[in-house]
Amino acid sequence: MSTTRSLYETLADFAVSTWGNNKDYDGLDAVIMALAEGARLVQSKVEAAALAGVLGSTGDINVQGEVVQILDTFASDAFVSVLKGSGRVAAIGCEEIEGTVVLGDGAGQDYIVQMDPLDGSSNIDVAISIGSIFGIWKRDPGEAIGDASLLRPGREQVAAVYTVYGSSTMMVLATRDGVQGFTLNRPEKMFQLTHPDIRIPDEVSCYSTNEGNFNTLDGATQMAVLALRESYSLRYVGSLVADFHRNLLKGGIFMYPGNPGSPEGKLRLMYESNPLAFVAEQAGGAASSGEQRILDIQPERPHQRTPLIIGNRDAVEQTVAIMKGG
Ligand code: P6P
Repeated sequence: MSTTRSLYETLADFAVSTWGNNKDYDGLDAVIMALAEGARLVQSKVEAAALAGVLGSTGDINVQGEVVQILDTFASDAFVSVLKGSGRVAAIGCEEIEGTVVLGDGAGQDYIVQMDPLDGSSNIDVAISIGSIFGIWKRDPGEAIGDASLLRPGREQVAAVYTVYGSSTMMVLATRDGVQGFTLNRPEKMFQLTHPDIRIPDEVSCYSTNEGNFNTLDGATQMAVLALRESYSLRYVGSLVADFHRNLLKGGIFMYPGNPGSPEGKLRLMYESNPLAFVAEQAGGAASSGEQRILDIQPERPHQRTPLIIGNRDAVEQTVAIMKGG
């Protein structure tokens, strides 16, 4: 029997301590436990995908214009199902679903979840780490639920979660009390607290960007990449969650900037950049679009993209300063 505290026990500790006195958190534990259950379902499906013949695409194109992988659809359906089952979620925004998933505004349905159910899914076929990303907002009571109610700035999140399906399966939970890391104990079917109070190291070990895009960048952004190239080793998996998670634990900076052809870059604001920016800041790091703090961006469209520079605070600030011509 493991001696480390389980996710359930950790959430119970929160409920007794800071959460207990803050209505902002009523029922949040049920949402997080639902995400943990969904992550267990997705992990077992991803692990056995090749054996079960569920690799590859559905042949559909999603709202992003990307080919939908079979596992994208599975993950999306699985997380919608467990979040609905929690009884605590009013609405969901999802990378794989164009409109808002409205679950209801009954008593206790107090949360809004924005999610990328399976990020990096093109890497599944080659057994590279992928993950799921979630931002959680408290619904404004009495507000009608619809597309507009999901367009909340990231600074209003009450929690953010991501999971990494890699050499081990981890779930990282950020609240306004800090960042906790849990590892899935598959035999015991539970996540256990293995990385309490995560803080991004002051020492930067690596930078992560797609160097293949270098020639598409404007001059100032090229200068920023050159500065990183001169200072750190390059580590780039091509799965946002995997690159971010390594940089969070080891110290590093990830950047997916815009360029003159695609000024908004590739990554999405609501369910990729906002949740990870919340995690980064709660761990002592920073996240910028190059123009402003990610968490301060006022969303205008559910699937809007943003440039993303995220990780160690000093490295982000130095990189953004160079991008601005400083
Ligand atoms: P590129 C995966 O498709 C993803 O959305 C992120 O997980 C990842 O960081 C990025 O795209 C990689 O994009 O253009 O470098 O292949």
